[in-house]
Amino acid sequence: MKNLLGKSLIFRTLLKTIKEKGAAHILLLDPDKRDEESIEERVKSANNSGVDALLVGGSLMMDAGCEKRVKKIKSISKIPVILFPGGIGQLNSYYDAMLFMSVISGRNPHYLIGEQVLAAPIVKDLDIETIPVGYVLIDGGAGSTVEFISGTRPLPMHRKDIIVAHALAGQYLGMKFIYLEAGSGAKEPVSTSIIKAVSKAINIPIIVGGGINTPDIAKSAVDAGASMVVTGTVIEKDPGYIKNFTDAIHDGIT
Ligand code: 1GP
Repeated sequence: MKNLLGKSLIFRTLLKTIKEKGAAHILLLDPDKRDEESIEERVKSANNSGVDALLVGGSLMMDAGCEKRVKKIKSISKIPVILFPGGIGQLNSYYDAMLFMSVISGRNPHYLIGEQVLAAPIVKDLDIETIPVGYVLIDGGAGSTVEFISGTRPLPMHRKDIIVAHALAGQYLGMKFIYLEAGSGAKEPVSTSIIKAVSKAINIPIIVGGGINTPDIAKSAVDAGASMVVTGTVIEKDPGYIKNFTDAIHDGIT
């Protein structure tokens, strides 16, 4: 009989991690040439620092080497490699799963459903596990790349009501996770009061990322209700710092 639920190995692994460790630490790697130098070093550090998964992707690629770099990441990584797609150009056969995302905070139909339609036949052909994610972009004060590329306005950080309504809509649409994103390099990460309000309103796991640049901020995100915390920029600057974040995130809730 046809498996109506499809593959969900990585999804289940993430849920198990959240259950056992309170929250997961997810490391973001941008497979772009601007990020190439220390990629290998960061994957090796992630392997040895208790990181739970790698998210690989970015809003803008400045050369054609994405696939080559993802292949390299996959060959070194001992943890799941999950695509965090900026567009269909980042699809290839080296991922264990992908976040099948819709930018639900925006009103640009291309990033709500257009890009997903273009990607779907390729995803099927590559047979990648898909994890439906409602992506909620919030203004972290740094004018993020995703804001420009997606052609969407981020939700204002102070509008808790609007953010909660988007997260709820994502849940009711069947998303498995809600990603609260302040944008890579955000000056202001998603506030704990927003995480708390969203966590109170929905009953699916919350991913939080953007501007999480100290272990204390990571821990407070977990204490407020985040199930997965994404770090990117801070680790690019200092891969040796990864374990401090992992420890803070795993210790957040016992
Ligand atoms: C971006 O949330 C991630 O999508 C990571 O952001 O680079 O600021 O850690 P940082």
